[in-house]
Amino acid sequence: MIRNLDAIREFIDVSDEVSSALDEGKPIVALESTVISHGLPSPDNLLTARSMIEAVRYSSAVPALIAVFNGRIKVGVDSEELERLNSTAVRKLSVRDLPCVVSSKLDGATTVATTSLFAYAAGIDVFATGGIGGIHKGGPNDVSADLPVLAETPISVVCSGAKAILDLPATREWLETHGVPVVGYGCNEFPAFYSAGSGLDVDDVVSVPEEAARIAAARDSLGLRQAVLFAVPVPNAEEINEADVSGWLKVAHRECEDLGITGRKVTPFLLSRVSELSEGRALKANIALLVNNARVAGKISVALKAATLSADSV
Ligand code: PSU
Ligand code: MN
Repeated sequence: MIRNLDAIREFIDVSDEVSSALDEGKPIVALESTVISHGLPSPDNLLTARSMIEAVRYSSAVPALIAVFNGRIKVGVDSEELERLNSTAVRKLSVRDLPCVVSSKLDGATTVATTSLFAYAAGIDVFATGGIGGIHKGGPNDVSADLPVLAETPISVVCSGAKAILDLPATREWLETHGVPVVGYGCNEFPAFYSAGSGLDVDDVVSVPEEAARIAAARDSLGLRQAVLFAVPVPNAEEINEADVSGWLKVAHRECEDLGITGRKVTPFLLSRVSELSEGRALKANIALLVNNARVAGKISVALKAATLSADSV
């Protein structure tokens, strides 16, 4: 992927709060907007976004929600702009959509791929989300652009693994092949989004933010280009067992195929069907893990800034 960060920066507007935080070297956590426009139903989407913003602040970091308005990238979406994201008419914006959305001056909700790219270009090194995109089930032809971007963007992504709708073993293998470390944060298995465990391994286990920060800092010292994934399991009280999830997923996948749904519509369709079939349990788990991940990301970003400061002073 050929990329000129200076060129992308020309299209970024940073809010006053995030801009001062960058100047002052404060910890900042990027948040994505696709989960708001396409991943959660209204009004839970806006409530969750606000809870994630609060959770980042509670961890003493500055939140930087990212989205695109009128073809301009906004880092640090304010509360009025947030309301604008409360619509599935806002285009889901992955890397391939960027030239179209910018040239037509459209609004766009950023995925893990575009949020990571814009956060990194803006100088933010930690990003919290629910689950990354990956390789879809039923063959290798639907692979999220999240994966190649993570392989080339040196930030820390806090997530609950990849979404359960995906082929988790294939996604896990892809990350390994492309050199993306997967670190369990308080767990020794790659989480399966709604469930804490998937039976798949992680590359290392950490239990406190300082250990996580050391790994991210070592990646930077080594000059490696890959993201580090910090995998945090869904909070205990909201966890759903794998058998339940796989039953709902079978139904959702069959419907997706029968209805001929393809491309960027696949992920939102599967997520919303699983939510309906679970009678709200999946939605509750999704919200709980998003807010928890925002909180953990805040703590990691604080530890990362402290580590950088002490390294500078040596
Ligand atoms: N995880 C969620 N809800 C979501 C997504 C992830 O809990 O809505 C979004 C993320 O923005 C992710 C995107 O980057 O789905 C992946 O979509 P695709 O498979 O089309 O690349
Ligand atoms: Mn896809």
